[in-house]
Amino acid sequence: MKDVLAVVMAGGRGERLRPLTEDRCKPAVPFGGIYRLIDIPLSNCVNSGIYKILVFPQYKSQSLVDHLEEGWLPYFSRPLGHYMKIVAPQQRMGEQWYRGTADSVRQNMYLIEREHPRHVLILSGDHVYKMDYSAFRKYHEEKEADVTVSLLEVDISFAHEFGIAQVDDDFRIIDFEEKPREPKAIPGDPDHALASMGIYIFRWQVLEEVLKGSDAEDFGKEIIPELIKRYRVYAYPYRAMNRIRDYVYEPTDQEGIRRKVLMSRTRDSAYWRDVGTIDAYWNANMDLTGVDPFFSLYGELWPLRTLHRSYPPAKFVFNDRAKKRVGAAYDSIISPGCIVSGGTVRHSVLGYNVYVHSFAEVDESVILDNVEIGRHCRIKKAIIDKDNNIPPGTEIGINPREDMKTFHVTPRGIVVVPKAFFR
Ligand code: ADQ
Repeated sequence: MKDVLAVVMAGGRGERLRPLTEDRCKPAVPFGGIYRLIDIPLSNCVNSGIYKILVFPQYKSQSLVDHLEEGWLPYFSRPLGHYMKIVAPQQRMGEQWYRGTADSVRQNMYLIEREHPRHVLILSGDHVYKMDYSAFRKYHEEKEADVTVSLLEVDISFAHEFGIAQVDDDFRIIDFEEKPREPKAIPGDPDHALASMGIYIFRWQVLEEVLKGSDAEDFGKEIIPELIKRYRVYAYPYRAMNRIRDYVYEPTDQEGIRRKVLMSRTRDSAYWRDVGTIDAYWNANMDLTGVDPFFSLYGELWPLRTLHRSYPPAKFVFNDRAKKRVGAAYDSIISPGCIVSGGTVRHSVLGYNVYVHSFAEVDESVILDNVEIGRHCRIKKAIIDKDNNIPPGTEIGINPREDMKTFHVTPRGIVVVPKAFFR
């Protein structure tokens, strides 16, 4: 994979993730307790053997830059020719900021030119998935494609949110429409459509030609629909082809022995989520919890990497004055520095340094770093951003209609408490 250069686009405003993107960009939004969203494509790159990466942030980028500098730069060895460059927007081609995804690549093309890679892999900084990009590249070469787009089947009712493709028998893309009002279904399967995951691999020569030869701003809206007329554009059937090999634990048998087995294709090989909205973000966090989660953070052969901060281990304190068993977490992800002291946490994801006091109950919630949940609080289906000190007895998410007066409440009833709202 030495001749593949990856570009991670991180320049969107992330409007639909507000208030979580109030002062950080989407790829810097915390995920799964200790991660940031950008850790996912970067881990996929490193696990696929790609060590030449350009990241293009634009808005509110400082928290992303800090995270990448402290957490990721150590993985890239200069003497071995590895690098990850965080490229600040610099208006090299005029007075405009990035006008879209393709424009962000065009404005930084000189950095790719210098490297002269064989292929350029284009990724988004806000997707949750485990993908072996080396298999993607192999397929792209076998098809002798100029561009290959990774696709998966989505329910037709959501298809208007994606780029939708039609393919021929050889999986060549013959039609592509970005976020169509009336999406075309897969022939013979009226309930599903083929959606673009916004992940592309281009022959560098072709990408260069296309970006230099037009002023198109967006890959999905303009470049891909235009290219299918002139170039070999192929579809990569993600769910059928992506194989993440890893160890998994089989459920304990009658003797209570847990068996570790090597699977040639783990369950999360078919998982992919765009976490562009608060509801999708909450859902993807919930997909990590439970006895047999949809997306596992515990891979050994496909590890998810991040900046590891040195907090003490999580601790659980039993409160013997309570009538029921409290001081516990069930089906939850609990990060270092957390103390669950006489409270109860269920189906939730807790970031660094969260304190859950006695008699408090936290259900189906995502709590980011440095949050104190006071005694007798009840928190349900909520996202609590960093640095909040929630006063004893507060109820959030128990009566979403009431919460609406103060907080953002999503269509599916998730209540979002912004950063440092409760001081
Ligand atoms: P969207 O999800 O709408 O569609 P978009 O908002 O364009 O994708 O964002 C893709 C990536 O580009 C993100 O990482 C974002 O940060 C970045 N980006 C967005 N605007 C940018 C700008 N002005 N400058 C620089 N970077 C920017 C895309 C495809 C669809 C596909 C979905 C799958 O267009 O075809 O179905 O992704 O999620």
